[in-house]
Amino acid sequence: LEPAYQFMIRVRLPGGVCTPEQWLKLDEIGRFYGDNSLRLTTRQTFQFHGVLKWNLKRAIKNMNEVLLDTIAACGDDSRGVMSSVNPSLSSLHAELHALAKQTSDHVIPRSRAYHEIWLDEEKVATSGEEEPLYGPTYLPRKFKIGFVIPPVNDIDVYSQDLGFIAIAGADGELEGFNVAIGGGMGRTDNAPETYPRLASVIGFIPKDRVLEAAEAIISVQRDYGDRVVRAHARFKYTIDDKGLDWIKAEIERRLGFDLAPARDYRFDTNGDVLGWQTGTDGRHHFTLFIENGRVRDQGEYRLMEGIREIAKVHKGTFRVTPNQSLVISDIEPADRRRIADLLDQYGLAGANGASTLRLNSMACVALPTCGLAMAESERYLPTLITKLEPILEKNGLEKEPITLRMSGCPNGCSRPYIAEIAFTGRAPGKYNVYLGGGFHGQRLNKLYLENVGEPVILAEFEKLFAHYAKDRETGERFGDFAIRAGYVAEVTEGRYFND
Ligand code: SRM
Ligand code: SF4
Repeated sequence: LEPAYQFMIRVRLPGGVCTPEQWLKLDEIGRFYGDNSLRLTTRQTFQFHGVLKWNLKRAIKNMNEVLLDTIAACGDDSRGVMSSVNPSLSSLHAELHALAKQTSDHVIPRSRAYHEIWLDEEKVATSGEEEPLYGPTYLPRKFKIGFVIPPVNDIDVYSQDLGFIAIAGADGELEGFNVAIGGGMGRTDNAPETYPRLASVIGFIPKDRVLEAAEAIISVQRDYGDRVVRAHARFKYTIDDKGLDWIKAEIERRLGFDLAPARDYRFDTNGDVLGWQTGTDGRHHFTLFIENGRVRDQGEYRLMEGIREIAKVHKGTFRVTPNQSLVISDIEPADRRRIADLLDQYGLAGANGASTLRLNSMACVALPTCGLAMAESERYLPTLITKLEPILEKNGLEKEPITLRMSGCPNGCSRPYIAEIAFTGRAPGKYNVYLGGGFHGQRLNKLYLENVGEPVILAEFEKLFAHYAKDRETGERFGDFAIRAGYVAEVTEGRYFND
């Protein structure tokens, strides 16, 4: 008798876009083979939890019926490619999403093993299968790519191994991208040689050079990344070890041309604009807040059922946001009423009454499914926020957007090290607290308290929020205040994160 081993499945969904037909299939897989939920991830895709071993193949075949796969969603290769969802900039979004998809298709492994194992495709090769980009040994470590449209840094471009920052001309047409390299969050406690790092902008490329740039940059990491010490194998360390100038020159050598100087751009936020928006093409989009990305029916709150009913009538698309929320997108004006009625019927229109702090929060999965978790995250952050809300209200800060992220361990799957406030798990009920991240993901935060539990956290935020309310300058963000008021020092570069 075989034990009922459970697995997590992660879908490949470049740019987070899926059709209603795909949504309905994923919803079905979540209910029949998963744990009756869908998990929207911080990289804009879906995860299923609790899939029993003997259901894995059926679940993957079901996905394939709606043209979805799980190729390179994990592994030492280029992972899910992200893309801004910004619904108000319709044509830029469409172009970026197409590029994210092309890039993903271009950089996934060529091996047919996936199709042979999961889709019963006839086995055609036993050896000698060529991987033109990855070679026989793939990459030293995972590699993450994302496309962003300023001014909304929703994908947290500085956390990507390779980020493309869209630059549009005066007419709004996409001209090309500033290229940012070497971002990453993962670190290990008590290992100061590991650290989060923000990506460095190295220049500009025209839009038709994206695929070759991606290939050249990935190949530099393939050839120079550390293949001995796994905790030191990400591209960020290759860059810091070799030097940014050296890496840039090597990329240019492989490309056969020099990057142009980076163009000007500006970010305002890394959050989602919730509720209704209208695109430049006149179509409507509704961004629905989904706390920590968990789509599940809970008592009266029939979130999973509500979205399923919307998917049955919706003719546009769905977009998973990098903040684990969902856009019901591309709604024709004539269809808006119908979608709005369903949102009302299921109580989804008002973000379930969530506070500003909650709307700007994110938690990774952590317990019970993540084998690396040291503390709760997805299941605990909502409770902690409920306890922080009255402190904010007491100080008149309830409408202040403050980014707050929690991860159950130092790996940083919720991208905590760029939040204004962050918690990373140390042990059950114990967290490190970080302060001082940039509001739109432009600055790393710094350790403020180590290994503390809820009573200490609440007492500290009584003090911190009261001080912020009293002494902040006009428009000053909480992360900026934490540095100015001396709670933490500013971190200017990843390698100084642990100083
Ligand atoms: Fe992650 C590993 C969940 C985004 C850094 N991450 C894991 C695993 C697979 C645990 C494992 O290896 O056994 C987690 C599965 C938990 C579960 O039960 O589902 C997991 N990571 C997630 C997700 C689902 C978090 C979420 O709440 O949404 C995100 C799925 C992304 C996706 O759709 O592909 C997720 N992980 C991230 C991010 C954020 C990002 O990429 O934008 C990061 C930080 C960025 C980075 O990579 O530097 C991240 N995950 C890690 C790391 C640390 C990597 C490192 O460089 O040290 C690990 C551990 C590892 O790779 O060894 C990890
Ligand atoms: Fe698991 Fe740690 Fe990632 Fe959270 S941050 S999902 S606990 S690996």
